Amino acid sequence: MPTLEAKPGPYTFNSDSVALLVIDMQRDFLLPGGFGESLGNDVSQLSRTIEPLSVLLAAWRTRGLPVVHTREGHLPDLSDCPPAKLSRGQIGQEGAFGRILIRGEYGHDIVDELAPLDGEIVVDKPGKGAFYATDLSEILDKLGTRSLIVTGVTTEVCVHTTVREANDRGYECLVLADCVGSYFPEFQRAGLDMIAAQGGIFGWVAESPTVIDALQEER
Ligand code: C5J
Repeated sequence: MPTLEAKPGPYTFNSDSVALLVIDMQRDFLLPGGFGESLGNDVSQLSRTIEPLSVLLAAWRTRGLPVVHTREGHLPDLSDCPPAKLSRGQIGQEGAFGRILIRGEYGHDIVDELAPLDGEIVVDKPGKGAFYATDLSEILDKLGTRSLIVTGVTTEVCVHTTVREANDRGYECLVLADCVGSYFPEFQRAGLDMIAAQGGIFGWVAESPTVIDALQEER
């Protein structure tokens, strides 16, 4: 069982019961000229995660371990978008990459560098948390997952909500600091600190090379 250095202490996982969760690495959030940038955000704070995440994904795939990608978005008729969310954003409006956060649009899909391979699981979620109104619990049960290596964007929104949901469901979550991103550096710092605070109240935090090393040492 690989063990790696993490905050607040060592993190151990079993290769038979671990999955990599890649949250919302979508063009609408990450690409220059897209929805995220149109809100005045600095998308480079998110795109810096693409490179380390690609390296991790390659190592993960080599081992044949399960990957679950998520995408935040809504049905074209917006029937799954609560009025409170609709009224405070641009969801469904025409953006640079199609209708914003609408399933099937170019901007809703995952960036090319991290495109899911055939057979990898993609969970479409209408909320911030990946467990809300999805079959993620059933998917993870079927895989026998107990430990989640968590990556993606944004740290303080969909990553945090998902980690909190997962922690409440008994999953042991390791969040990779270099593979999660926030538009706001102060939220990135605070978001990661919150996860590992109080003895790991929601989980553990480490950097992706520690996971890659742990996978290699196990071979
Ligand atoms: C946001 C997300 N930030 N994936 N979505 O609206 O974190």
